[in-house]
Amino acid sequence: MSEKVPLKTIAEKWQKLWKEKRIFKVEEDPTKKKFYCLEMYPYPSGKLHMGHVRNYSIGDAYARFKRMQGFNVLYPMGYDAFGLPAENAAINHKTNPEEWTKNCIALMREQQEQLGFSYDWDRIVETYKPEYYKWNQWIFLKFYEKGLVYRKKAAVNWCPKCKTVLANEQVIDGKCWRCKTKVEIKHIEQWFLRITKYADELLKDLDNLEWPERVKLMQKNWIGRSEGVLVKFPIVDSDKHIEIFTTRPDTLYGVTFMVFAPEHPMIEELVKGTKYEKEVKDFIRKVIIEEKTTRTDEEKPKEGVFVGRYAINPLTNEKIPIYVANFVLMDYGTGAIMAVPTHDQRDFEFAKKYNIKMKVVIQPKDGYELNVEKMTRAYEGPGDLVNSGIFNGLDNEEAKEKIIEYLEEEGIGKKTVQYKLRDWLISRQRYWGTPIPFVKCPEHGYVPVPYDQLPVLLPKDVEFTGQGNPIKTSKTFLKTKCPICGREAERETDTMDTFVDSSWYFLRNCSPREEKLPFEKKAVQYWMPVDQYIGGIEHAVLHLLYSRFFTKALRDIGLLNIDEPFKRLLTQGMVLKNGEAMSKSKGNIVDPGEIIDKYGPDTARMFILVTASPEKELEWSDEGVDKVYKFINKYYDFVLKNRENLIEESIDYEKLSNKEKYLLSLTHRTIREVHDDIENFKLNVAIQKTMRIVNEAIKNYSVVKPAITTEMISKATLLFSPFIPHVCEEVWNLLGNKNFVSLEKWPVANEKFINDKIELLYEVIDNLRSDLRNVIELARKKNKVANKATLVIAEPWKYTLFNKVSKIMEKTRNVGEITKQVMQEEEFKKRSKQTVQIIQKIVKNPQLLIEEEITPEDEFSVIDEERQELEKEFNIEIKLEFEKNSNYEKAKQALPGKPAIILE
Ligand code: ANZ
Repeated sequence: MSEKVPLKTIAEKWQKLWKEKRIFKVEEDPTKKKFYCLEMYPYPSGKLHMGHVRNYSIGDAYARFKRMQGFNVLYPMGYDAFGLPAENAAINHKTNPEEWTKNCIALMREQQEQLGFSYDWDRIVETYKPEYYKWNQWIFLKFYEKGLVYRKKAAVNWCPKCKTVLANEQVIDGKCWRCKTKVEIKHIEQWFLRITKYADELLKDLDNLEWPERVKLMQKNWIGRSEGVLVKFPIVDSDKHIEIFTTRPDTLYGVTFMVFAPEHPMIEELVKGTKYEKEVKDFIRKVIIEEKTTRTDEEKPKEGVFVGRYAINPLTNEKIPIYVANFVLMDYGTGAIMAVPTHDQRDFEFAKKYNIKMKVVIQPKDGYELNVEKMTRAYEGPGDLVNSGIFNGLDNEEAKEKIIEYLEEEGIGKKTVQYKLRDWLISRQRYWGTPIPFVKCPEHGYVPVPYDQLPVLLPKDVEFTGQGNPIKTSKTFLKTKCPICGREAERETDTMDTFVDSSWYFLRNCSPREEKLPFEKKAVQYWMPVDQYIGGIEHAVLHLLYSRFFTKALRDIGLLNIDEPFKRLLTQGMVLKNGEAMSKSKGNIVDPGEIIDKYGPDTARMFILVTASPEKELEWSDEGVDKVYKFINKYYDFVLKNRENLIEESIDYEKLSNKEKYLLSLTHRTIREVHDDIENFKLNVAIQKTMRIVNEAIKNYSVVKPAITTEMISKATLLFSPFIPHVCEEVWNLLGNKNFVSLEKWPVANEKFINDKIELLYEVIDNLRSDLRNVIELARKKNKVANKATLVIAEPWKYTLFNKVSKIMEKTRNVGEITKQVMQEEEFKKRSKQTVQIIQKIVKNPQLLIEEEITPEDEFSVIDEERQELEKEFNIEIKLEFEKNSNYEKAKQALPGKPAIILE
């Protein structure tokens, strides 16, 4: 191909070749170091959006980088294909969820291929396929054997009209998404996974992960470990008691009421047949459908009702009223609390609102005294106990210990650790998921399906009416035999939460076609853990926590020998347009398909990677895309036009001009830096630095030897290839290479070419250029036309002075002190006036200092070499002289690295 072709065509050409030669296929190879790079699987809901493109562009760049570094890179893709949208589509449009899903996968995959991601497509995993979900069932049964599976009643959203359980996202403003009927809460038996068994380990092992601190903190808070005590409060006129969890036993004497969560099972019994029954039940109905996560928010108004009953404070024997309120949750502690309004803000607000009495039991140590009448908010700080019987006077931390001891002795309390983490409710009363492999026998109850009968296939003869669970409409699914007694039994119709699918797919990827086990032990031993995982922050808690749990549980079953699945995690930022996240509802979506068609995939990838660092938000910009497009074209055009001259030759360093040495140094410094930039995910910086090499190569093409340009372009192509692989393949080929650039070795900087001094001298040129521009501009403003510029290079003693001051300034910036030290030398003493002036200048503007030791001759020779170019650029004659030979008065102003400029 020698005619210019559109970037998109170039991309297609190379994609085809990659595919034909299967260059991204991997196998375990014990002789090579492995690297496992993984992006969170997409949910196949249709076409790709920019968030996907960003996710995969980051991952692909990294995978390609590691591959070029010689790692054996596992970089797989797959689809997290079960879930609600397919089922909703089935209900709404009478489609088949499987067809719908297959369609979506095909669309996505096509676009992923168009973007040129270097996945090993032979390893594709699609979670809706029986050969995958069979292993969900297998693992579920193993977990069951290990005691990690159990059934328990739990609240679900229930639509009475559709007679169906609704997911939270199907409840909109408390109503059913389909029929708008008010949603009710129903308690039904559900399947749970005992993730809480691993709470401590899940918390502790966070320390070993190279994850963003923010994500670790979110997991920590989600697990929410609290040390406290369970205390029993007897109920008046009853033989029952309320058990509460508190972290503040030191406030026990200040308890003035108790509060139940609305879901608490004991309330019904307490109010039954009393005049409070109706009000309490109405209140509960109202609160129960509120979003749980916001119920305990500080801003949320505290609301509740008295249930008509009292409890006894076991330490004071006082009678205290019992309430039910919105700010207490059923799924933490025991679902009931002792309220201490003086020392807990939520309790305080509640007590104020409902006029409940208060009692101070902790006084701050620093003088001021709390007074119940005057308090405007709770005092939650430390202090000494008051009104607390035998514990009065104790520091409250000390009192906690003593009171717990006392409670335990008396048998009314027990020290405990509570977690916010709940067991994982995994059953769903819907179709498009993995059937839970159990049967219900009238005689034996729930019986696991024998392993050799897996998979329990999803039935196909189902109807999607929107009513109930579609599986129940199957004529073939329900009836079966009990594996124990062989008598008629019914299959479980619940399916698994789709988070189960994504909790171990990264293991399946290691041996995706394994038939005897969910994954081959040997393969997993080689590939796991995932070295780099990349995905959205929205998965910071659940998906990552569940995957960690699965890994630990599978380890304990003996299938794995690692503790954690994802060593390093990158959470990518959002893609915005006009400052807002791209979304259908905002109408600010940019379709990746259109961008690929118009500009080619490399443009899309590079724009996304160069515009922001991966973790940061990325603002879409059409001009930005255009700029990137122009740049890639410029790079490609240049090589296309000049390829006959771009021939690799050995470089005789001694024969190079300063400019050539400079360009070589810049190139190899960039090679050195880009390596670390990519390693640290500063992909935008890596790309910018490489762009500079290309720009300099093109700009200086006519003034340097072709071998230098070739070296620059060829190294830049290697550095660029993780980001814009297609055009790089093309360029690599135009440069006469036979191999795929994707499989080339990552370049290593030739340290001999890195020349700090030369680069510094070219900084001097850059500064000189802008100084020249300024003075010429100034002259023009005064209506003077300059024909000649004389540049005066400073005298040698000034260079010595600069070095000296530079050293002193590492310790002090005091002009007096610097001067004193400098003046010890005769050389400066005899020029004391000028010396002091220079020192003052430097202290005011330390950037003047030069990091390298250069001589006036160095400076002269570089400027001299650039003279012609500068003359052309400014259309002015340029003369160069040394200060000691100069007749100009202004020559005195010359400083090292900053020649004096005299215009005539
Ligand atoms: C009395 C008390 C007095 C409390 C005081 C706090 C301050 P963490 O640290 O998050 O574990 N609590 C217990 N169960 C609850 C539930 N199901 N819903 C809402 N709140 C609940 O918090 C533990 C504290 O949260 C417990 O200690 C309890 O209030 C409350 F000055 O008991 B405390």
